[in-house]
Amino acid sequence: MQETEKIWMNGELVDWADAKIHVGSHGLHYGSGVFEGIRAYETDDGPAVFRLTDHLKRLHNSAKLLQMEIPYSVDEIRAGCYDVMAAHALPECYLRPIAFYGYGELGVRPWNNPVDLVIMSWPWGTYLGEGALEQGVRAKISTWQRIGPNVIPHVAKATGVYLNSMLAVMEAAQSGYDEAILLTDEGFVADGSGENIFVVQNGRIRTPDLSSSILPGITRDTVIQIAQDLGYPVDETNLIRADLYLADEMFMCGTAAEVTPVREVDDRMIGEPGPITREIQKAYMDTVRGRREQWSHWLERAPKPSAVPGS
Ligand code: PPE
Repeated sequence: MQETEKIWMNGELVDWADAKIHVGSHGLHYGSGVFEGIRAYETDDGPAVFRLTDHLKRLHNSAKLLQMEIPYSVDEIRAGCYDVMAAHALPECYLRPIAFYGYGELGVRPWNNPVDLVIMSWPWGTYLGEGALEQGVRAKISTWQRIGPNVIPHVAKATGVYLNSMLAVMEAAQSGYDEAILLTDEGFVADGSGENIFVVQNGRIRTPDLSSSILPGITRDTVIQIAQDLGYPVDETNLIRADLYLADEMFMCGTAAEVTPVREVDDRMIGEPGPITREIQKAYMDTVRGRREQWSHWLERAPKPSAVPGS
């Protein structure tokens, strides 16, 4: 990982090397944390963070699902994100706010621990490897099922949940694939290890709905709105693996993965990235870099420092 200068920790900017927690922290032992992944992009008007407030609202919702109280409001965390960005002045970066039960008392009951909040930012390139955005990736359906709604709330972006993704992505990588696709216990298509999934069949776009144990992705929501505005109907519905094998086009999307075409699933060819995938990918990349007026309301920028009187 490319280190940067500063990390925002409980309200203060500390040096990267000093951003440490105690080994007895609850979150380390039990995965009791919630987090976000957000991207800031370079635009003609300076850096813009894509849907920052929506991400931070999801962070608060994730915490609510775990009955964890984050001691900072959305406004305070937003200001923290801007502070850490200002400390680095990177043209583009990934932002990672994480809230977790810290050091106090071990034992599964979390309440006697403080909730710590940290915000990191660093440059993060293409998530699924070089060429993924242009050529598409090869995916494999995992033997690991996606966590079910009565196991851990899948709507929460919770740290512990990512053991599920880690097992799936290791299995896929060890078998020579770029990414894993997880199914629900009923066999419906859920998510990639870090992405939501879309297929195109006969000009219609389809994506698993919330009842299929998906993370309600902000990129997914963005893609749905962009696709509809471009005139493509989008069905949020149950998908089975046959829908992937019979897809005319397929792609995955997420903050880190952006819009990544899928060219193969389980060694069955879907094909080169198709025209609808390309169109949506381009619209998305143009939007995040401030080149589409139509969707510019999703870009958020640090407030300009107020003019100093007399300067
Ligand atoms: N499903 C899963 C399981 C998931 O982890 C992500 C994001 C998504 C869907 C898409 O959500 P959104 O980013 O709101 O569009 N995965 C994040 C973490 C990646 C990581 O490896 O860490 C991300 O894309 O930032």
